[in-house]
Amino acid sequence: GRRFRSRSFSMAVKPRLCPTTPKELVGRFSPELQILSPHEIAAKFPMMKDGGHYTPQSCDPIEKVAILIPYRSRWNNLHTLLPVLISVLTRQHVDFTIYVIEQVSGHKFNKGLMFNAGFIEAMNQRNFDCIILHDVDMVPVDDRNLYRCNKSSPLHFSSAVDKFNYSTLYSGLFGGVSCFTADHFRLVNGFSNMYFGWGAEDDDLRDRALFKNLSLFSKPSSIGAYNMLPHSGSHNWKKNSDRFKIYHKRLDRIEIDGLNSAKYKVATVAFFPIYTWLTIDIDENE
Ligand code: NGS
Repeated sequence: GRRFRSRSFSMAVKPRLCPTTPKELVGRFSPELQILSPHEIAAKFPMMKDGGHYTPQSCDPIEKVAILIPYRSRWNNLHTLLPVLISVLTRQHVDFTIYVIEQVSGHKFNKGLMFNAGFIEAMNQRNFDCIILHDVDMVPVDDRNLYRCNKSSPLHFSSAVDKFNYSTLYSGLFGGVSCFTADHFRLVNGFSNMYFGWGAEDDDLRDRALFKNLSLFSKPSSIGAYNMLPHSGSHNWKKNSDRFKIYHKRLDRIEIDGLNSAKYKVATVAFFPIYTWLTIDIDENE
């Protein structure tokens, strides 16, 4: 009798939805900025599996979140960010998968194209609801900054960066860390693929959203707090001197330059415990 009762009970009760303000949150914290190996990170978070996927066990997640991190020769930044980011995400009860999107060819880094490639490949694997666009050097330092989407508009997460005295560099800045619902990212046709080198691809994305009548919100600077990691080693991340010229014509290209015209080849896909690692080939002639 007892056995039957407990069984039917557990089948009847659905776990409740994950809380919007989990009690595990600590608020502002000082992260340990240390470089761990992928193996050490995996050992720290044994509940992660299958290409950097985690789902909360104690509650029903509200949405499926893909964290997209474009990458090129920033090993130390990535492996300093991830232990902190994964702790935050698990405390927040987020259902997430981490994608590292590495550009392995081409002279200059094209972050917009890497985000587009990451989005397309991630959506081929799972029907994500929410996409976080995450720079590799941005370490969150306040876990009240929830890694969740707002159905009505894209959000800028990194409104208070230590490098800029925990303020926003300029009003309208949308780079660093931000999120879009998958639907909104498709609506704006993703990023422009035309920015090779540093700068302006994020300003272009913001203007696509405004052009499509999306309102944009920024996290309050009291919680949108990040530490920007120093760049180490060589990086092919030179300022793009053509960026203002390309930016000038940004609104003419929304429908023809973006997700629907992204040219790349997935060279390899590797499923590690802490991330899905994509290597991406693009045309060399830029
Ligand atoms: C602006 C760039 C943005 C960039 C922002 C912050 O000037 O792409 O600085 O950069 N816009 C143009 O170049 C038109 S940061 O200092 O955080 O690396 O995101």
